[in-house]
Order: sequence, then structure tokens, then C-alpha cells
Amino acid sequence: MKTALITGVTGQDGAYLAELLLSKGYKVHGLKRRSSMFNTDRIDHLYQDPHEKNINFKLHYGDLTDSTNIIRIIQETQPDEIYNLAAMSHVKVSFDTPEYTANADGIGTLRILEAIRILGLTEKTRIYQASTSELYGLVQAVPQSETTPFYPRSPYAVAKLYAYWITVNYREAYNMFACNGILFNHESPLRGETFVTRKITRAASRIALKLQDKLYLGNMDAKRDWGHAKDYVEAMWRILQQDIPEDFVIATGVTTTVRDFVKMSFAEVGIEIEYKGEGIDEKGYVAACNNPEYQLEIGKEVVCVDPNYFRPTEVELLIGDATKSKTKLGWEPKYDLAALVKDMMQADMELFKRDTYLMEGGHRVLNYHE
Ligand code: NDP
Ligand code: GDR
Repeated sequence: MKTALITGVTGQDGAYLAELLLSKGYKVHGLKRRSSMFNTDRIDHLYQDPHEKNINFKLHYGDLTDSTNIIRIIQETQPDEIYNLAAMSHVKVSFDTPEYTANADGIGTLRILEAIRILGLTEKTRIYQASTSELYGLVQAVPQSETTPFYPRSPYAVAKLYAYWITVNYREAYNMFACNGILFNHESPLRGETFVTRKITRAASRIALKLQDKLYLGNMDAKRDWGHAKDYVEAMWRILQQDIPEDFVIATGVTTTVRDFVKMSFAEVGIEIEYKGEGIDEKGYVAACNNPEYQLEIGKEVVCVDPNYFRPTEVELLIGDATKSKTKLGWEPKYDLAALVKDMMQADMELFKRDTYLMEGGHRVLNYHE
């Protein structure tokens, strides 16, 4: 039985990866942060009572900014594989918390690599580093592959650039099995609520159900190569099963604007969005809708631009070339964008229908959306 340690196990990818590794018979340890409320929603279905014997899923309190706990947990768990997924992963928020982001996302990776070295595990433990298409930043060439130059455009991306290179350096310096997965955007029903896709699918569902009036967005011209997180965690695992440690791009090869993602999401609930303008316009985009099923007022403005969501420096275009992964890992995504949107919309409609039932029953429902 192999043992894996997942940092960031409470996040989107951590949850899908834990599920995947458990299904493959791994013993899985997860690093979770202390929080003032329960923060394990995404992995509660995998919970095993720690009082029982022979459990194969166990959580440990820790934080990537604290090397002492990282060393202790790695020593206790002696993992065959570490998946370093923990990060302050929101690009816009990284402009507000740049030093913390550098510490957690950049130096955090160094702390794990050093822990492996200090504990004499360089030959035993394989390490996956969650690198990102944000490294490409300002477009140098498209589609972006393993050989495309980096030009990071946010404190998040700069921190991840350090993490990328320190992973390469430890591989070369100490012969460690340490690999970067350069993953393009991947989404799912478990995606954090403030990333653009989930923000859109939540809003489209809530607007259809009359729980919300408007969706405010930032740069709708940005183009992203969006895949499904379920497909991408499979790639992470494959990267660590190779004979030789290498870095891999994981992407679908298809790029779409935020604007089109909005259209596709609303279309899932029968709302047709018509844009009255194109391009960034501070007055906002006006969307008209014609919704037979949910009977929204025709011509009602449901999507607007709020410049507060613009970023000081933006990444305008991402489109990945995953040829190496397809050839060497035998990896192929199962979900295309249409299937991804459908999956997210179905899940959010179900979620918010529950809110409408609660309201009908006289209960108060949370109305927080960002
Ligand atoms: P999430 O934001 O959903 O999850 C991040 C996880 O990291 C959470 O479990 C979070 O804990 C944890 N975390 C944050 N800071 C710390 C810290 N200081 N110490 C310990 N744990 C911490 O991200 P995703 O699952 O979407 O992404 C996983 C990784 O992949 C991240 O590193 C991200 O940067 C990277 N990535 C993601 C892509 C994507 O499109 N999703 C694409 C490319 C790379 P908590 O739940 O308590 O907040
Ligand atoms: P990204 O994802 O920055 O690519 O990072 P995000 O979904 O936040 O933004 C994608 C694009 O949409 C534009 N956008 C908005 N974004 C947000 N969050 N909210 C809005 O209201 C909004 N309006 C327009 C953004 O400007 C951007 O161009 C994600 C994260 O998961 C990173 O951790 C990961 O490394 C990269 O994907 C690959």
C-alpha cells in the first residue's frame, strides 16, 4: 500500500485527488489548516473516524508557513508521494496579500523540499508541485507548452515561479523525484466561489431562481483554457508514476472568453444573454434575457461590469499545448467545456433550489455573494 501526503487537501483539487488516491488503494494523509469553523466540506464524504483502527484517510493540522510542522508531519507519515497543492490560490487576492502569498506559495514549497532532504527521504519520496499556467502571464507565444518562456503578472504567479524553479533545482541538485504539473485553469462544482467560473454558475442559478438580481464581473475579454478538475487530478497522479521526473503541461487546448462562459452558463437554464457592447466599457455590459422557463423580465439587465474586479496587471490569453502529456502520460481529458458547464450548472441549480425550499418554509437563507 502506497502512502501519500496531500497539502491543500481541503481545496478543490485536494478533494478530488484524495478521492482518486483512496480509490487506488493508497493510504492518504492530508494537511489542513486550523480554522474557526469547520473547513472540510469538500472531503467530509471521505471522513474516517480516527478512533477506528486501520483507517486510510487521516488529517493533520499544519500550515505551509511553518516548517516545523511540515518536518514533523512528513516524518510521522513517511510518504511515498507528496502532492503540494496548498496555496493562497486567488490571483486578485495576491495583490492584496503579496507577502503572505510569497511565503505560502513560494517558500512553502521550499519548506517541503528541505524537509525531505533533512529527513533523508530524497530517494523514497516523490513530490508533485502544483505549478500553473499563470507563469506564462504576458503572452510570449501561443499555445503555451513546457518550453514557452514565463512572464508572471501577479504576486501569486511570481511566488509560483519561485516554487517552479526551486522544484527543478532540487531535482537537479539532489536527484529528487520532484515534478511540476503546469496546469491550466480547471474547474468543477467544488470550485471556490470567488473564481470566475463558479461565480458565474452560482449567479446564473441564483438569477434563474430569483435569489439574486445581477452578476457583476471584471474583465470579460480574458480568455482561459478551462478543463475539469477531475481530469486534472488524474494527470497529477500520472506525473508521479513515470520512470523519470519531468514537468508537464496539462490543458485542453481550447480557449474561451469569460463572456462566452457567461452565455453558456445562462443558456443551461434557458436564459439567453445578448451583449449590447463588446470590449471593456466602464458603463458595463447590458445583457438582455429571454427566459421562457424562469420567466425573467425580457430585457432585464443581469450582467454588469464592475471595475473593482479588474486586476492591476492581467493575463489576457491562456491556451495550452498538452502534447507531451498526451504522448508520455497517455493523458486525455474526458470533459470538454460544454460538459464542464453542464456539470457545474446542474450542481449549483440543485444547491440553490434547496435555498428556495428553505425560503418557502419560512427560513432565512444566506445571501452572500462576491
Ligand atoms: P483551492 O484554493 O481550492 O485550495 C487551496 C488549498 O490550500 C486549500 O486546502 C487551502 O486551505 C490550502 N491552503 C492555503 N494556504 C495554506 C497554507 N498557508 N498552509 C496550508 N494550506 C493552505 O485551490 P485549488 O484546489 O484550485 O488548486 C490547488 C493548487 O493548484 C493550488 O496550489 C493552486 O495554486 C494550483 N493551481 C490551481 C489551478 C486551478 O485552476 N484550480 C491551476 C493551476 C494551479 P483552506 O481550505 O483552509 O483555505
Ligand atoms: P485565474 O482565475 O486568475 O485564471 O486563476 P479566475 O477565475 O480568478 O479569473 C479568470 C479570469 O476571469 C477574469 N474575471 C474575473 N475573475 C474573478 N475571479 N472574478 C470576477 O468577477 C471576474 N471577472 C472577470 C479575471 O480577470 C481572469 O482574467 C486561476 C486560479 O485557480 C489560480 O490558482 C490558477 O493558478 C490559475 O487559475 C491557472
